[in-house]
Formats: sequence, C-alpha cells, structure tokens
Amino acid sequence: MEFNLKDICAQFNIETTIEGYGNGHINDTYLCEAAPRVILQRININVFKNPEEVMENIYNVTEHVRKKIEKEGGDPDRETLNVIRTRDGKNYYKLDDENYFRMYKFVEDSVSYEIVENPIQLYHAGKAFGKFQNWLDDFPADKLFETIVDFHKTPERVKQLEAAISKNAAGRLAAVQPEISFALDYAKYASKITDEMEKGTVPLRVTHNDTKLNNVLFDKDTGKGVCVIDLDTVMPGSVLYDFGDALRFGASSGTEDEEDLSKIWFDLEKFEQFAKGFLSETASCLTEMEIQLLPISALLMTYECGIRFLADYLNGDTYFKVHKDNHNLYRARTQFKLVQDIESKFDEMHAIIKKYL
Ligand code: ADP
Ligand code: GN1
Ligand code: MG
Repeated sequence: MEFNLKDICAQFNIETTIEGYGNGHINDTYLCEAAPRVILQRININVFKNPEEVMENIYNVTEHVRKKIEKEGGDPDRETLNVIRTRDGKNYYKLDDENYFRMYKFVEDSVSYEIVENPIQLYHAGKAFGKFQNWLDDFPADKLFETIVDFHKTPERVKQLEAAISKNAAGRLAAVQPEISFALDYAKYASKITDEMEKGTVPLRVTHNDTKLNNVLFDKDTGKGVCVIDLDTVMPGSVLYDFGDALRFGASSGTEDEEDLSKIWFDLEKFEQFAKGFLSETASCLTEMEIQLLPISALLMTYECGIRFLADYLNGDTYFKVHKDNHNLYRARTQFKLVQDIESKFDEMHAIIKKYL
C-alpha cells in the first residue's frame, strides 16, 4: 500500500517536513524537521517478522537504560533512544500488515561516521558500546524476545549460505566460485564461539548484536560517544558478538563496499583504540575464555557478515539494501579480505589486549 509520510507523522502528533536520512542497511529512516526534530522509521518487516516484539524489547531496554543514566546524573534525552508514542499511546503505528512505523527523539548535536577518520573515534565507540553492555548487565534476559533467531550463530549462517548455493536463486553462482571456496574453507572457524557458549565458558549476556560504527552517535563538539542506537537486535548473545562486530566495520582501513581491495586491511591502531575503550568498561566482568576469544571474535563476526552478504547476493539481494550492481558481492569481498588479514595478526591482537586488562 502507498503511504503518505505526513499522514504517518500526524499519527504521532507531528506536523513536519520530511527527508530520507542515514545509511542503515535495514530500515527506512527519515528526519522530520519538527521542533524538536524527530526520526521516523519504517521497520523492515522482511527482516523483523514481528515488529510488535521488536518495539516491546526497545521500549523495555531504553527504560532500563534511562534509569541507569538518571542515577549517573546523565541526560537521558540524549544518551538513550527515546520512543515517541502515537496519539493512541502505542510504541509504533501500524498502517497495514506491510507498514509499521516508529518515532524517536532526534539526538541533537551528534554525528555518526561511515568510516573512522581518527582512531580516537574508535576509543569513544568502544567506551560507548562497553558502557551499554554494562547498563544491560542486570537486564532480565527472559523479558526479551529473540527478534532474529540464531542471529550470530555462525554455523547456522554457514548452513544458510549452503542453502543459497544449492538454490542459486539469482543464477549468480558460476560468477562467484572463488568467494564460495573461500567461504567454505574458513567455515573451519565457524563454531569457535558457539562451542564455548554451549560449554558455558562463554556466558549468555544481553548484548546489542549490531555494533557497527554508525550505530553510535558521537557528540559533535567533544567527540565522545553520546548514544547507542539501532536497538532492533538487542537480545541474549555473547559479548564477543559486540566486540567482534564493532571491529569488523570500525577497524577496517576502508568502507564496507570498497571495490579496490588493495585499500582494505585490518588496522591494528584502530583495533587497539576500540579494545582500550571497550575494555575500560568491561574488562572486570569478562571470563577467561571471553578474553581469550576476543581476537578471533573479530575474525568470526567479519566472516559471518561476509557469508551473509554472499548468501544475499546469491539469493538476489533480498535482505540488505543495495545501491549499485553487485553491491553485496563487493561487500562480501571486503569482509573476506579482512578475515585473511585478521588471521595473520592474532599474535599482535593478543598482545594489545593484554595491555588493557
Ligand atoms: P538501520 O537499522 O537501517 O541501520 P538505524 O536505526 O541505524 O537504521 O538508523 C539509520 C541512521 O539514522 C543511523 O546510522 C543514524 O545516522 C541515524 N539515526 C537513527 N536514529 C537517530 C536518532 N534518534 N538521532 C539521530 N540520528 C539517528
Ligand atoms: C545491518 O542495520 P545496520 O545497517 O546497522 C545488519 C547487521 C550487519 C550490517 C552490515 C538487523 O546493520 O547485522 O552486520 O548491516 N543488521 C541486521 O553492514 O541484519
Ligand atoms: Mg543501523
């Protein structure tokens, strides 16, 4: 069904002008020039099959975080997302089965980055995600819906890739043989985290699960992390998912879709800054096994994202938004280049981590 964004805004009592905003791969995001400004999002229901549950999670998580911020004397209007209710008092507006919308306060005087301009930004990102992890430490996990099942279970992602290979839905298989053989070779690492979770040496915690650099907003003047956003995937998971996924994106020398692979490597200075910030908030709570797996978590989360991009390419680009031909293939290639580079840098990564424990 067609919809009119002004009518949707009116459901939240907002009269405004609207423009597309941000670079997320999943939801449709709009900035509404109301006073004060707000963010409107159309939730991607192809990805999130149950938007009611997503919104209940987000509401409960942000209320929990709000109390922590208040206790610390911070500003909960800036340091957490604030869900704006509809005129019927709901957390989201359902236009029809295809179209669900939500609204947040716009976090003013903040910026987000698609690539690190200065490694210190990663220190601040690490601190922000580490703090977020701390705030959720006592959040009752049984209150959370699993918004995407097996989201970071890498062995399940390998199975999804294998299914995409068998199906070859978009007829692209023949063109990506080198990428497929790389992906299948490196499946040897896939269960390194999940095996330890099964044994209990890596505990289940409430985690963010999508710690991409552009999911943290930074203060435009101080450069410090202000607000962790994109809370759709806050679910029980491993701290290793948050650590590794952040580095996948943040410690790359280039953008996620760089076509020239000679520009892509894993930058240890960026790794160090993120580890320093993240561990300054979390080191005291981590188990021995979590600490031991920190370096490999970067490889695994990068590998996993690479095979998700590759599977989506084979499926005909049905999950991630694409903006050019072969977009998901370029993305998969950068991830695989990073995986190889990370694999050659484990010793240095362990030495860096030791410094911040
Ligand atoms: P997606 O799930 O598609 O990644 P996000 O929730 O991450 O969607 O939003 C996309 C982008 O919009 C973010 O990277 C950020 O730049 C911007 N954004 C989202 N929410 C806010 C907010 N409350 N205040 C300011 N900017 C925001
Ligand atoms: C998506 O929503 P966004 O752009 O922050 C994806 C992540 C991937 C990322 C790759 C719900 O994140 O898992 O790592 O793209 N989010 C979801 O850039 O699938
Ligand atoms: Mg996002």
